Amino acid sequence: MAYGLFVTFEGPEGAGKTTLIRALEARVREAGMTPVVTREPGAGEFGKTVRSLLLEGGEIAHPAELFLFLADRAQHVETLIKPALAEGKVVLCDRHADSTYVYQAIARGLDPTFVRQANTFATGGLKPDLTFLLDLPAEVGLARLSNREGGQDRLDRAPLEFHQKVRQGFLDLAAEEPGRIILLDATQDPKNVESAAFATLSERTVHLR
Ligand code: T5A
Repeated sequence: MAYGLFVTFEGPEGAGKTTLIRALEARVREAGMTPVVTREPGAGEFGKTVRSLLLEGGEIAHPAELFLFLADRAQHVETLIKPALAEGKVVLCDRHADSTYVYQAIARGLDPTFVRQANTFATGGLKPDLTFLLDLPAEVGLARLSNREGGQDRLDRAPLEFHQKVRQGFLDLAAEEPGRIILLDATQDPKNVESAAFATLSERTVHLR
């Protein structure tokens, strides 16, 4: 049976994930493969509803926040990611389980062991084949977002210290899993970030070489 490639994009706020995914989508298509671009939270009708609860409303108790991200992920994996992989597609997903570990366990302070187990339960054990971590100082990413149309969401507005913990949490995860998580310097020009990411993607995918 065909099996595609599951690629996730992680990093602090405003790191340039969306920008990079758009560029890679075009290059994957040019190479004759079928990309599927998606994100967490927010895929499908269920995801859109959960996303608005998470990002557009007022404060949410930390455990409730965790379970909303997990519910979004469980639905997303089951209804979109697994079927696309089974059809041999390249799934480019903006944020996934590493974000839950870093934001809800490391930055919010929920039990890391429980969060890891809950993530595995939500994904049914599916793990990304490859993860790009776009790293940059929290202040730089937040400054990029301050000019964005639509302004900041509930999580963007968390204190700087929270975002600094997020950055460090991602760097620690990358050190734990260097084979899966590829560190990219997100302060570079977008074209350089794209070239570095595409070089790695090509190494991992015979059809893109
Ligand atoms: N979250 C998510 C959790 O807490 N737990 C979870 O389990 C999950 C899945 C999601 C929020 O939810 C949290 C994390 C987040 O706080 P979101 O709106 O999806 O919210 O937010 P982000 O994923 O952070 O996406 P952003 O839109 O904020 O940022 P991107 O996609 O990383 O950045 P992008 O590409 O939109 O670029 C931002 C700006 O920077 C410019 C772009 O033109 C744009 O203006 N830019 C660059 N500028 C200079 N140099 C570069 N290399 C640039 N690349 C892009």
